[in-house]
Amino acid sequence: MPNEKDSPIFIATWDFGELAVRTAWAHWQEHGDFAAACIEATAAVELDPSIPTVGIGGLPNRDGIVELDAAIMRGSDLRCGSIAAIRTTCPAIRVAKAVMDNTKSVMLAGQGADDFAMQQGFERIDREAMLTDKTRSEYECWRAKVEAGQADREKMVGHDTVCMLGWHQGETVACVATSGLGFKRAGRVGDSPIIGAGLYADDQSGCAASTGIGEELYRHAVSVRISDAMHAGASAAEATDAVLRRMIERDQANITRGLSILAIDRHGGVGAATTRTANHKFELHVCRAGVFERIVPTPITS
Ligand code: SD4
Repeated sequence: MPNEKDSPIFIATWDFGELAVRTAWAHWQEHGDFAAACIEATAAVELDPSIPTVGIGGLPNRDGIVELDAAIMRGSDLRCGSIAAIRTTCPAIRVAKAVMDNTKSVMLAGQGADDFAMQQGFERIDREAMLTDKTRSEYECWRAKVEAGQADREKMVGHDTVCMLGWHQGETVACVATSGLGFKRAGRVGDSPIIGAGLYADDQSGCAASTGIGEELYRHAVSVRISDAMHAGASAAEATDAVLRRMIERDQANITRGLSILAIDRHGGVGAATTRTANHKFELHVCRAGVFERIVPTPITS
């Protein structure tokens, strides 16, 4: 096993973050490419149909259609690729990587993103096949309640993005993928695939990402803020703590218990901060030199 200095660091969000970091570590051991390991780890979460907030089996929008967002950014040269509201292929992170590698664009959305995926030879997945029995029945139940006036159509539910950050000898990469908020308006895009908001990577600072209610996170451009704080000398732990406290201070009226941010600084320090309390606590999975750890940060509430 390589020693800690030569080894990459992988961190990933939520309970499925364990699947992500274990996949990343296994991929790294086999292929020795930490960026590819982050992509394949993100893809593994997208392809697991039992996860209701990412990829296949993610909750659909209010029309019953699954729309996926994903993005990647590479800290060595600031190259990035992003996909929003793609409907007919998965994993979206591989399509985002193709945007980064094969186009001069940064972000493709909607039908254009689906068309691009087909042109690039990605497998087409029927819309129905993006749903599982569970998500189909949850959707039907939600729709029945809305039609009966028992549920608020505007209230979006069930969200957890896979944010996967990787570091290796000072190089960084950030990947994110999500099906966004459940029962969202068709075409609604959260913060996740927005470079600077949902993710950022710059080897001169480190890499960062966010998960939670996109509408609250967008306006704080959190990932680039964390990156800037790390550039100014803060560790990942200090930067994530300071940025979340600043958000709460500035936007008290709008910040809920649903935001979490994470980072790896350029020296390989790991940090995360959350407002998440109560049930379904935010958790972060970390892999350093093949040693796996689960971290549950203490929530910041004021
Ligand atoms: C979104 N930020 O679509 C995503 C959802 C998420 O944890 O990250 N949930 O707004």
